[in-house]
Amino acid sequence: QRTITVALAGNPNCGKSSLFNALTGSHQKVGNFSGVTVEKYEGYLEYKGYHITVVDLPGIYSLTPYSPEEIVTREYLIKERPDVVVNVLEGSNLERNLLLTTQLMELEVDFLVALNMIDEVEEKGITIEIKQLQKLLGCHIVPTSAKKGRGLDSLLDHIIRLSRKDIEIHKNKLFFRPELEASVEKITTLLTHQKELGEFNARWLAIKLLENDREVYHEVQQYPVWLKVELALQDALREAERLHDSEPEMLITEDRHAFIRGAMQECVRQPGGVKATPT
Ligand code: GDP
Ligand code: K
Repeated sequence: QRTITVALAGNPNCGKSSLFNALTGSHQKVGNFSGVTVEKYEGYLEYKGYHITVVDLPGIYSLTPYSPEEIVTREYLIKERPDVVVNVLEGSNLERNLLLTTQLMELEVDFLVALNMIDEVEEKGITIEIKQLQKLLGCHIVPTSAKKGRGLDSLLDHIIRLSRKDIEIHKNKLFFRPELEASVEKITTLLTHQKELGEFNARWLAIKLLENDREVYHEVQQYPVWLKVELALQDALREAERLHDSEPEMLITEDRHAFIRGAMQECVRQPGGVKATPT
């Protein structure tokens, strides 16, 4: 029998556990992620000849290493490599929810979006141009209402197609401002052929180093190429200071938010025809 493992990732209150319940019903168990007290909800369902295991990851806003929930989530995504990640978004609160999405794009996992609470989106008269948003995020978007049971079969069909790599949407990258992008690419190149890399994605490590991510520092400091990487990081720091009186970490955050604002302006219309305004 064909089996697929699906992980649900999303902000707190996006409707993730409702979706998990709607998909897996009574076939659930709860355990812990190894070594920590964060609960791990796992369930399964049978659909069109597939045995689909669903893991409900903790609700998080970001993939930084600042809370146990964020750490287990990203370790799970990187090390356990679920076949498909479903990023559950609260449809009427897209701008905030998309921060995690940009970080899933960076991780380059196989993901699709469940645009949840679509009933609320419609009720509030918000219009979302899904085709355009799909292009920007580089993933399929399936409108769902976990509460009303809408879109679940379509979501499962997309999960199966993605697990079989039967998809026509190309992954998209979030490019940073040119001088920062140059640093990301330089460090990515340094890391790319390191045999220590293992399951890690070089570009993701590069971005995280520029964000001063402690865990990733510990990881990459063990690579023989570290001294060169460190020099490139120092260059990036000097450039950010010289050009913006800022730090790479801040600029990365700004550029992610700029990408999200752009996506909101292009794709989301509030009731009355007003597009999302820059904040
Ligand atoms: P979680 O924190 O992401 O697990 O969110 P929950 O599943 O607990 O849902 C948060 C709240 O949103 C609950 O009151 C749900 O009943 C409600 N909710 C979840 N999905 C939907 C949906 O698709 N439409 C509507 N209108 N409400 C929903
Ligand atoms: K909940």
